[in-house]
Amino acid sequence: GHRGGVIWMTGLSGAGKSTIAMATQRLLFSRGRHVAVLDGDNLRHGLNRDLGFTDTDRLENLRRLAEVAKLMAVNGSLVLVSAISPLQKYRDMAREIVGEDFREIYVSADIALCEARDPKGLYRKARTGEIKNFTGISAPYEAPQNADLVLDTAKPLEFAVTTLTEYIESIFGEL
Ligand code: GGZ
Repeated sequence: GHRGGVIWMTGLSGAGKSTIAMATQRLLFSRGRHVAVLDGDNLRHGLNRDLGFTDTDRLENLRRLAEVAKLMAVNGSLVLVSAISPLQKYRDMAREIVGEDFREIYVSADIALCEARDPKGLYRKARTGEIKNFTGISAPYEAPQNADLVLDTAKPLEFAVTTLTEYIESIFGEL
């Protein structure tokens, strides 16, 4: 049968978390496996619209994401969470909330590469100070030291999608 679980993707803004999550979702859909995606940036327009980017607000943002992901997982869903979740304490909290079916995935990308891509112009605004507390520029990002899986985004997108899909198959059962 299909087990639920939470695949928690952490990484810098512009690292490719959401793109990898969406492409993996499409691939798993095509194989008949339902996957839900919870995207930090998306949820900030609804459930988490009252929250900003201070430590306290990020903690609350990620607590809510983890609680929602857990509810979905105990109901049998496989959930891909895409959120910067910049500090290890946030990710440890999420693991604590979800329990044993939690995996931490590091979407590894060079900050210089993310800043060069700057798909939404946020890094530029962070440099000028128009955006405060921007992860990687004026707020910290702690890379996971013990991630369950590392996806290196210096390689083409398909590598990350294939690696993540195989990883999900190996831990959550045949699709
Ligand atoms: C980080 C920010 C900020 C600041 C706006 N710092 O790459 P994006 O644009 O599309 O997604 C980012 C999103 C981060 O939301 P998360 O819920 O993933 O963050 S956290 O896990 O830290 O709670 C980014 C945008 O919001 N954004 N201002 N100051 N990212």
